[in-house]
Amino acid sequence: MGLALMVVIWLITLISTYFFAAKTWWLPVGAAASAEFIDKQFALTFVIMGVVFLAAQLGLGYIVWRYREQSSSPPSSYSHGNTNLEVVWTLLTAVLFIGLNLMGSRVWASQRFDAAAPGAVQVEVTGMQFAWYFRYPGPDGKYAPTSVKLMDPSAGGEAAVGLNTSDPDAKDDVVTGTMYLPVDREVDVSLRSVDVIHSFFVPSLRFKQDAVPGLNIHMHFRPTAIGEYEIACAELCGLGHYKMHGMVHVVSQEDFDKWLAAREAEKQ
Ligand SMILES: [Cu+2]
Repeated sequence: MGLALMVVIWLITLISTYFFAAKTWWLPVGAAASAEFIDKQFALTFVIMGVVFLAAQLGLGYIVWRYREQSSSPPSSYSHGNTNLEVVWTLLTAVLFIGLNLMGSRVWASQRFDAAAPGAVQVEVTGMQFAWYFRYPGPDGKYAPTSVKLMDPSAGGEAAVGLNTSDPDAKDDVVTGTMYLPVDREVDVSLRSVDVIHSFFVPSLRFKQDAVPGLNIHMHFRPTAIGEYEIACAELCGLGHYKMHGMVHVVSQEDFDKWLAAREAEKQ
C-alpha cells in the first residue's frame, strides 16, 4: 500500500509538472512594453516554486513509503517535530516571498504610482455587470462629469456610464464598447466600477487591475504590437461574469485618429 501511494503521489507530481514545463497552457505573446520584465519575473517564480513543489511532493511520496506500516513497526508515538527545521523553512519561505515581491514591485509601482508620460492617450474604463465601457475625452482632453443619478445601464453607451450630457465638456466625450489604442504610445487608464469589484484583465498586454466602486484607479502601459486582444473580467462579479469580455484593438496612430474622428462625427 505504501509503495502504491508513493507511485500515485509521484505520478501526479510529475504529470502536473510536465504541463508547466511544456507550457501547455501559457500566457499569449506579450504585446506591451512591460511584457519582457513581467514574463521573466513570472518564469522565475514558476521555476523556484516548481523546484520547491517537486522537492516537497517527491519527499512526501518517499516518506509515505519509507514509514509504511510493517509487522516490525513500533507503536506510533507523538512527536513535537523539529523546532530548528521549522524555523529554517519559515525563514526561507519568508525570504523567498519577500524577495520575489521586491523584485517585481518596481514595475508594478511604476505603472501605478508614477504619472503617465506627457501626451499619453487618456481612456476611462468603466466596468459594470456585465460589460466594459471606454470613454475618450476628445479634443478638449477633459472628461465631463458623470453621475450615478444619470446612470442607465440598460440604455448602454453614454447613459450607461452616467455622462452628464448638459456639461460643455461632454460634447466631445466618446463612449464605446470596444477599446481602440494607438500602438507605441503610452495609455493612461482611469479604471472605475459602478456596482461590484471587477478586474480589467488583458492577458496579451500583461495588464490586470481591479476596478473598485468609489475609486478611480490610474494605471499606464504601452502597447507595442498592432493586433486584437481579448479583455476579460478576472473577478467573479455575478451571474453574467462569464460573458463580461471585450476587445482591445491596437492600431496605427493614423487608424486610431480616423476611428476617433468617426466616433466624434457620429455624435454630431
Ligand atoms: Cu466583472
